[in-house]
Amino acid sequence: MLLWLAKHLSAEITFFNVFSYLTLRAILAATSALAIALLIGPWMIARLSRGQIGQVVRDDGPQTHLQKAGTPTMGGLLILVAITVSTLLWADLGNRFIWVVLGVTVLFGAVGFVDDYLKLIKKNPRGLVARWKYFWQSVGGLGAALLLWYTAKSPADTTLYLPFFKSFALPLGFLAFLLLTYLMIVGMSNAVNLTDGLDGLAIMPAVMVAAALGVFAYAAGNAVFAQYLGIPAVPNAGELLIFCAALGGAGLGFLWFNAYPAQVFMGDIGALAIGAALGAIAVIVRQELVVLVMGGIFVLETASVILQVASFRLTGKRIFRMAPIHHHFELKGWAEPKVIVRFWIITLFLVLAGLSTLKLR
Ligand code: 57M
Repeated sequence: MLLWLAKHLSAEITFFNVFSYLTLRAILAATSALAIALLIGPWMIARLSRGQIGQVVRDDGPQTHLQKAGTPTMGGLLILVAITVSTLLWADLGNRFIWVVLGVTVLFGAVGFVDDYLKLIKKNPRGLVARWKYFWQSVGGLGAALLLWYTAKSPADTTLYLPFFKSFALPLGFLAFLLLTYLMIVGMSNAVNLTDGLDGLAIMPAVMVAAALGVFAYAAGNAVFAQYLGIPAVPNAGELLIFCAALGGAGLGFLWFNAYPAQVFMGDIGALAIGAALGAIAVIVRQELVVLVMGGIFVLETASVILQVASFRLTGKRIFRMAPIHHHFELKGWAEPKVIVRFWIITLFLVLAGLSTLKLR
């Protein structure tokens, strides 16, 4: 919105040309998202508390979690407002990728909202019936896949690339592209949701992965950088740097309140939306495999649940004391902040490993 205004004003006052620079707009998007989250955070937390939108904590989990009962949840709304307002302010609204990613974020946020609403306000412990939850997630995942397929401008937009293998490029057919996009968006959404079980455990890795995806988007959107770095060039993908910056700023603003001991949880409204957004961006910048490395913690948490359930069904025995794996470490006696910070440290190095694929090809 402000880019449009700046373009008009720059005809009269050349200073406004500075707003055409992606990097400046990204810094402004991150800063404004952070400011929005910090400013409305206390008000929103007070509203959620007053509305008694407090977490119901299961008593079969780690006992340390019982004292968290009643912590206001649905704080993801704060993240969604900060991301959306900031992106609308600083991004080029003529860019189709911005709308696809914003659309996916809002739709998955809406699915999470209904789930949270039924659980917390309607006091229905099952929340949104799983069938409907997956139906609407599928609508979002497949809708985004179809949009990206039919608006693709070059073969690179729908080709699978592998990190470290410069010459590997597998053009995907319609069904393969649809399936991969669906799995990335819906899978990442659920993976972030499973990870969101300790204070700050999901949001900080999400911020780090978003920051790295912003770098990939910036490079992919610039033909010269893309060629130099050996990554697929995706014209116009650079604008996603603005969304990634807004997610980073909003996420850090939320972490201000979600840091241990948390004053607020994000709820499904935040977790499902953030995961889906990361999956959609990875697909657009053609870095599906790299995002699975950078978001290794989300993958590990999901894998721990799959292995635990499979092992219990097949052998009657558990592999972990409790899945997702963060509960396993808690039950081993690690203090909550130790699990959280160690998972952050692992993510930082995984993100650096992902970024290293930029030139090592
Ligand atoms: C949501 N929700 C948190 C909060 C957050 C299949 C199975 C593995 C599913 C899994 C599950 O239900 N996962 C999805 C996990 C909950 O947090 C809320 O949920 C939102 C995210 N969707 O924003 O609103 C609790 O997590 C804690 N929390 C924090 N800080 C935060 O910043 O401490 C959350 C955010 C909160 C709070 O305690 O109440 C959750 O864990 O419920 N199920 C499980 O995770 C359960 N695992 C399990 O049953 N394992 C089995 C099998 C099925 C694999 C096994 O190992 O044998 C555990 N969850 C809990 N208790 N709470 C089991 C015991």
